[in-house]
Amino acid sequence: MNDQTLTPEERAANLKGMGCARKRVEDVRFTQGKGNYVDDIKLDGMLFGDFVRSPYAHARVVSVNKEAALALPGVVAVLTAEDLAPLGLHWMPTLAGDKQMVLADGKVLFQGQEVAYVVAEDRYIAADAVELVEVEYEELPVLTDPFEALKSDVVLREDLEGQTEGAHGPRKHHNHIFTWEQGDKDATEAVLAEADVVAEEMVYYHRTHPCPLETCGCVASMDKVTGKLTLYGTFQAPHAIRTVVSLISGIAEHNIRVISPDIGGGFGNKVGAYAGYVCSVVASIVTGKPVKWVEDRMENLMTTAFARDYWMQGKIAATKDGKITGLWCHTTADHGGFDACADPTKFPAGFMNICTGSYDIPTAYLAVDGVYTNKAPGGVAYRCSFRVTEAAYFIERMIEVLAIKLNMDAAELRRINFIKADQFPYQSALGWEYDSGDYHTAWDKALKAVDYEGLRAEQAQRIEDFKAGKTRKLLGIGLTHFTEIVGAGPVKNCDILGLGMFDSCEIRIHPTGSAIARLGTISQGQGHATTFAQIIASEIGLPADDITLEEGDTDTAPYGLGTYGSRSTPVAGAATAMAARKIRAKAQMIAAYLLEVHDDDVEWDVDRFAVKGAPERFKTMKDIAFAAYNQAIPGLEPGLEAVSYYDPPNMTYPFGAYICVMEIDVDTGEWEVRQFYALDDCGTRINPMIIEGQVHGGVTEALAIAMGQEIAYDDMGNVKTGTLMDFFLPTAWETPNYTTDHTVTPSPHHPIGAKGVGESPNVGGVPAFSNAVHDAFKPFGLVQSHMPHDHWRIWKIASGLGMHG
Ligand code: PCD
Repeated sequence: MNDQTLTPEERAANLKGMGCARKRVEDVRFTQGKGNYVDDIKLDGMLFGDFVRSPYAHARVVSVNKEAALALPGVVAVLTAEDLAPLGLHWMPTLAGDKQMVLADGKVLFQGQEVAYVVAEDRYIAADAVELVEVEYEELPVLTDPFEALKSDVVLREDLEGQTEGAHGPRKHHNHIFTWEQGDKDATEAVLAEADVVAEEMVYYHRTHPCPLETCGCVASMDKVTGKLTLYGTFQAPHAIRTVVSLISGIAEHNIRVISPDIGGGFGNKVGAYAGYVCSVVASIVTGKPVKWVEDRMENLMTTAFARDYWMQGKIAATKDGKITGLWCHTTADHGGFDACADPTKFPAGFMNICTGSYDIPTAYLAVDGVYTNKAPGGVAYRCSFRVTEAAYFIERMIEVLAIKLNMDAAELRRINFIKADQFPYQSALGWEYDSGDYHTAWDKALKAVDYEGLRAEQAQRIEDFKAGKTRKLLGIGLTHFTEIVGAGPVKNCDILGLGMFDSCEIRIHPTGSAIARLGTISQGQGHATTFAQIIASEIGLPADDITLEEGDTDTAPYGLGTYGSRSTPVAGAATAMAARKIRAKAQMIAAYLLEVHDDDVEWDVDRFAVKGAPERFKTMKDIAFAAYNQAIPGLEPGLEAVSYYDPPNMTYPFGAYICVMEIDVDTGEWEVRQFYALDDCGTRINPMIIEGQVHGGVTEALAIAMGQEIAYDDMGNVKTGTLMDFFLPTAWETPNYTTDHTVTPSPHHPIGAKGVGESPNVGGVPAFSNAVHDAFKPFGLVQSHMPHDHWRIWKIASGLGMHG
């Protein structure tokens, strides 16, 4: 190792540190069938749980008869709300300050709601027993439209009747949850009244679902001898689950061990707590045996946390030459039967107040009204930082609508309104401080890369040809410039159920110079084992290949708030760098001692400390690690390890410029993505290959959402898209090619300048696809049309514009 023949660049390359397109180390296991998911866990004597679910969206539960089910051989127990009530567990708190039935307590509020929990010796017996539980329902009127719900006499949440105060202030109606206001209402209204131009539109972002390949599940195992509860589960926030289980169950926190094994995709679906977790824990305590619960695909789509479902009424004001002067937004948020949104406590509509987007809008006002309906609860950050996708979709549609009104090119309209590079840190009208950005550079690069002028010329020709009857295909150019906001914390602003949103990393260097790092986050496929080792490698000069990463076991990992909202890199990534720097600080003292010079007389050089001015006199990190354990150093403890709990001073604001070029057949409604260009700026890039994979995955999910994916209900509250036959999940067949690109604008407050990236492609992708559809029909008079733009809806747009003769 003490090799002086290598250049510093060669030594740095050997580390495979930051900036290296290092191959994913986790894939060795995943590609060889060695993954260990919740359903792979098999414990001695394990029982299986399954739910009796309501076929009705709104009904009174008159009676539940368990007899026939209990008589089936192999059935161990059937739990109902009555059984949970004495333990106070028939309801549970939600992340949004509401409460939710664990098992139906007198009534059901959405189709698929949990009514009884059957425990049996195997999952087939459990499924058979579910059929034998007789439930008598009395149907009630169903409310699936939030606007209707706010007018209706039908009281959905009878448990809240008469309560005029909710978790987020006054309630205006018995089906109203909260009103959340940000910005300056009067000033914004004044701007709107005086403006040269005001564009107004209703932008709907439909209800959809994260639909991870692995559904949600858990195994609860209560050891009655030791009093220790082990809970394996598909948890995106294992430590938070441990604390919440302790608070709800009264089991001391040291007696609870929560383990998130491998997770097959999270996408926000696995942040919240579900009835299945509570029932499995209770069942394990009651039976003294491990109990496994794993939902099937239909249960996942119909009942676990949905996403979006925001009706956003917007008004945008501008001068004649296109300078935006004000933005007004009123959102009606359909939260379903219980308010179980997964947002930081102080943000009942998440970060919807980033809806001014990438633009320097001096005056703005946002109001959000949360509403109860007869739909499944949730409202999770499906690949977005708490409603940022809704916000980005809203502003990127409003910009397009304004461009129509101004008869101005939408790319130019964006350019003249972007926040300028010298305005950062930028204080937005709705309360955020954007840390850094250079939107003009990114935008110009993107427009040049796709030959924007050329595309517009081609489009103009296409319109002529279409009008002349020479083609039935339109060309759409979908533009988007988005600004994400990721990395919650800071603790002073962001908590979940009172738990501050910092994160952590603990690094232990072994005597021979390899290491293990443990984090408070948990990978669900993002590749943390690959990338976090790269941060450490660059910071302390040990090869990434010699660093093991561990996450997800609360008995070993330091406390942290988990992985969602693209917070791992901004928060745990910062903790990782800070822990590594603590190690390097101690290493410096050890090196100085070994080299017999003062601490200040050595300097860091890639993988070693060398005497200033005498680079041939050095100690590598490997040498130092050995000495740390095996040499008595006056004034220093043995060992080389450190932990950092990092509370970020601000969030990070990644951004990007996405352009989608789409061909649309007006007779069949079919679309084809001809080109998709995605430029992302996530500050310092840790692993370009992982970033590219993140962008491909996120844009594909965006394609799904914009072009077909939806959780649709009929008037009776039946879920019409509860299987993968109806719920669009793109395969390689539907997925187009993507061109990725980047600029690098580091975060000024993050120790390594990195911002998150995992969610960006979903935030930017959806408006890019949707804007392409709108742009194709714009010359023929289309202003606004609701997603998802499936073939049928596109065909209807064409029909509505008289294109079918
Ligand atoms: N990175 C790099 N660089 C930078 C940034 C970043 O490299 N600058 C990378 C890292 O390291 C990682 C990744 O990338 O690995 C990501 O990151 P981020 O952004 O930080 O994030 P995170 O936290 O880690 O994660 C989370 C995200 C989210 S949120 C989501 S939805 C999704 C994404 O992630 N999910 C998923 N992606 C993914 N992938 C996969 N495979 N799977 C999954 O599941 Mo939420 O809120 O939950 O809804």
